Amino acid sequence: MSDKAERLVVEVLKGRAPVGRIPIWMMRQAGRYLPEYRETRAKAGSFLDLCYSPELATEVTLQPIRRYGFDAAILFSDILVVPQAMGQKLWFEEGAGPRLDPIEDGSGVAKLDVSGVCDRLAPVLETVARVREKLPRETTLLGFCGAPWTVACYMIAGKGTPEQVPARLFSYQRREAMDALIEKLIVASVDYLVAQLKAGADAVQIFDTWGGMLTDAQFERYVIEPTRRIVEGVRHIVPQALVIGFPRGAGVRLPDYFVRTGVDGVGVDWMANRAFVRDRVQRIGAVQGNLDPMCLVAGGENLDREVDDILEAFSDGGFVFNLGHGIVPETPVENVERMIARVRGRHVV
Ligand code: 1CP
Repeated sequence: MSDKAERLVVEVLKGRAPVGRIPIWMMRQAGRYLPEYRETRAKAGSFLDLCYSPELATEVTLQPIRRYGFDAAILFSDILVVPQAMGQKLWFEEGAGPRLDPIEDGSGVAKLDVSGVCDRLAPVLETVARVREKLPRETTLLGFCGAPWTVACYMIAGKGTPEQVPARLFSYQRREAMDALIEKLIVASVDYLVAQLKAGADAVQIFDTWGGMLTDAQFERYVIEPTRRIVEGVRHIVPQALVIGFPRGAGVRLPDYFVRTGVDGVGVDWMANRAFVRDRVQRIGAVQGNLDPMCLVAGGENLDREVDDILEAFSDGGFVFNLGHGIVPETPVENVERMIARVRGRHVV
């Protein structure tokens, strides 16, 4: 048996399904819903101090694995460390979220430096290596980055916004500057993902949380093409690299995204039509998702029913159980236990 033969998430991404049982992990699985996370976070001081401390970031990455035995660990960091490594000012306001010094025009883009990204992110890469060393042999380790469009949304607005109005406006008013920004993010993302894979990640996930905000033509230009180029660039250096794409809100664009970007699996949000995903998406490759994080907050029989429906829809093909987006801090830990028990109780032949 090869070293990675029993890592179930890897097997599913390689198209070897069914693999005995449905693997499971959760987006944002290390986070404020866990008391042990809140404790380590308090010790670290700020959120960014936690991201840049290999010792503490390793600890919080491993916490959900120890507690629940998830099939995958995801590196503890944030998508916004990349713009910071390119020279943009970043800070987190307690209770409010990320803040950046907004990019206003082409001169703001021109100042960004992609050449030293991996040097500046050395502590995060050190975390990847340390986690791999401490992780059970059968647990998949996932690295990640934000997709260019989603990272650009925060770089332009300087904060989270519900409909990405600043970035959408920028894309029309300053098309060349937008293209230049996306280009820089492609280059930085390839370097960063390659470095994570070399440090010990089994696969990487590209988070495109705001991809669903775009017109068809923009989805093509800012989501599909940049993601395709990242996948191609990473595989040029690491030919067997496994990649999961998560274009949240892609809806009917998912098959096109899947085929044309060349990713091995796609994350599916909770809004997706299950029959469509099963018939049109899962035949292309692995699917991951799609439990509504609010259903996990509510728990009870609704949760059981949703878990069953999701397994019913997807367990005949390549599938990784997950949420349709990140777990929220209000989620009771008992509900997470209930969900895992229900998924694990289901065996696949
Ligand atoms: O106080 C805290 O502890 C900060 C909360 C927090 C956490 C736990 C933030 C701030 N980021 C993270 C970790 C994180 N972020 C991970 C770690 C691995 C995991 O457990 O999944 C990952 C993969 C991310 C990715 C991320 N950050 C995304 C893409 C995925 C998604 O959730 O949509 C985005 C959009 C961000 C930006 C960000 N960072 C943090 C917040 C609160 C936000 C969203 C801001 C907003 O849009 O308002």
